[in-house]
Amino acid sequence: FTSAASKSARMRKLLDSPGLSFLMEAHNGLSARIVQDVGFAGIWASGFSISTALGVRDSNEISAGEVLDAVGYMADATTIPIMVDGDTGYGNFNNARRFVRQLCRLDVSAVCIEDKLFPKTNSFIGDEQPLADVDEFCGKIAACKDSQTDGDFSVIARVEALVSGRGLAEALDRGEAYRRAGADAVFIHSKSKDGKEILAFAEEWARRCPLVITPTTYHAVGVEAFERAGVSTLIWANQNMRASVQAMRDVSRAVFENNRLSDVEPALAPVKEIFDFLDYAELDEAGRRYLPAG
Ligand code: SPV
Ligand code: MG
Repeated sequence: FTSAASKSARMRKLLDSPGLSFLMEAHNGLSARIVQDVGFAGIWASGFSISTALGVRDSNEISAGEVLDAVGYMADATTIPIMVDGDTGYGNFNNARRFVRQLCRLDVSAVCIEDKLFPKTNSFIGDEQPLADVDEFCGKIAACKDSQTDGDFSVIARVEALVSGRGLAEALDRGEAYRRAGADAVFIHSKSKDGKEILAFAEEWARRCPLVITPTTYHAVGVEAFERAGVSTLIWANQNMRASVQAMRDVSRAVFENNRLSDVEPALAPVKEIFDFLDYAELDEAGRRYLPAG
């Protein structure tokens, strides 16, 4: 079916609309479909989650091509827009802009590029991580914007200055430079527990362009505070992947220890429900239409 607005136009609207919008993490076709099915308007294709689901570290151990494979399954399984975690762009401006062209081909709606160095590592590891040179990063953002083949595709510049202990002033300077370089939104990241530095940033930022956050560590702060401070889009960044780790470990352990299924079965999605969820009935119907009768 066709939807009135393209996926990328809908993602742009989520970013630009005055109220707070939410993106939920997914890392493969199944999780993306679940996120859509429960009602989210958009998906965060998390680098941490995609890597973890493949059994490797969030340290650029998987290639850009492998990220594109994962995102391709997610895009095929859904009709809602996807924002891809593009890490640092897998190299310099040239690698980043090629990644953007490939995302546009997959009908993916947005990419987030962070101002760290390749190979990056997860923001919650260690105290301080080296940051990209501001001018070099601005060139990378501009190259991404100049290379998108879908006019409504969004490039989000992620500021790691707070995570790296550089303080609010440098975070604001970097955000402003990236906005001027053409970023459609700025993602300010933080590993604080109380979210105060995020609220301070948002108030100083004063909606210069859409602001994106992910309250993984400061999850105790209610979302209303972020909306009041002018945040545009909130990403729930890794909860589906972490839920699956816990659920798979619990089930595997119980089956291993007890050699029976009766105690785990109530916690499992019924097989029939999975057939319904992925619309196996459609395949039967298509078979009647396309296979020779008899
Ligand atoms: C991710 O989900 O991969 C992110 C967000 O980049 S974080 O892990 O919080 O850095
Ligand atoms: Mg990431």
